[in-house]
Amino acid sequence: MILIGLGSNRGDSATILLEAMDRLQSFARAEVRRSSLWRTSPVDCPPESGEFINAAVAFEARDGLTPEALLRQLKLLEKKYGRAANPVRNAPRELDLDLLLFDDETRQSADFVLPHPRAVDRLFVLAPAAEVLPDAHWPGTGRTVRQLLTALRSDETVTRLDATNVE
Ligand code: PH2
Ligand code: MG
Ligand code: MG
Repeated sequence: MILIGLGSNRGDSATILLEAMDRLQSFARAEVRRSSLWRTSPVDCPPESGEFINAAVAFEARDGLTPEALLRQLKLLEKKYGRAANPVRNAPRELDLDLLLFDDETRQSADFVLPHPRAVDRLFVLAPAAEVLPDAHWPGTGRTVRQLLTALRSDETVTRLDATNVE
């Protein structure tokens, strides 16, 4: 299974994330599992950064898809939604698509680390991920996504949105 984390804290974040989840279907062999949208407090962001909307999707890779090819497509999609290169770390962005897991593939290069190294410490990642892939084992931790979420001690604020409280 592939697991992708989605985030946005600039522009019409809820609409951007819903559309991006639709577009990710083209990389999947079968139906994409989608999390709820979550409103989350910014972590390690510049002062005055707005809250994020976060989500996650899980799907089986289409035949022949590689982690490198998917990563390239995710970067293109981020650009399409207006994300510009910004030297400021974690500056507000329309769309961030993080490749969290790709089957049991691992990578360890300067620009590509898989599984995503910081994901398991972040409530804004694990809360939506646990909705779509609770029983997946996270390589290197000996734990499932659900177990990581249960064990995580964090002061982040995350609120699951339903159709009535998405602005
Ligand atoms: N992404 C980051 C840094 N901080 N905080 C929240 N709440 N949501 C994010 O998606 C996020 C973040 C780096 O990509
Ligand atoms: Mg990110
Ligand atoms: Mg990213």
